[in-house]
Amino acid sequence: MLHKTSARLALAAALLLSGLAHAQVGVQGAWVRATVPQQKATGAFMLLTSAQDARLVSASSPVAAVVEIHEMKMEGDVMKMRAVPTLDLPAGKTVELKPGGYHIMLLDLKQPVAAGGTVPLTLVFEGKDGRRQPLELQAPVRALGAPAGHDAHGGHRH
Ligand SMILES: [Cu+2]
Repeated sequence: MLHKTSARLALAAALLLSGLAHAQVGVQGAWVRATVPQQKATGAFMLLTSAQDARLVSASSPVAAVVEIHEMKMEGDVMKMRAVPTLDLPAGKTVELKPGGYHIMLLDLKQPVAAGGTVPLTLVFEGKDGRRQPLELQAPVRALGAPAGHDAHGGHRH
């Protein structure tokens, strides 16, 4: 059994080293907004903190046919939402994805997203060296009383 243990330790060390060479991104407080009947889109929100300069380049989920990175901001008096190709994660800075700001948009939902469940998400980060690394997580689904903002967004397509 001893040789097995040392092999496992060696593997763990190798994984650790390869991890250090990549952008390491921490995810905190991820959640997905529950949908109401007929709703075909929803948002995922979280805090992202990368140890080194990196960016979020794509996301996917088995519950949605299309997943995009979105930005919401005021333009004059109007709250506008648009897809952005990437989201910059400056080293050591926590970037907040939240309602009314950046979010991950789940479009063409294949099934309702019910409160109390979880949604699998795969995020792909790219480090300064151009290397990409996927990160998988399970985001709990939460219902929010007023789905502010995303109501206006329901039918949009790119
Ligand atoms: Cu959106």
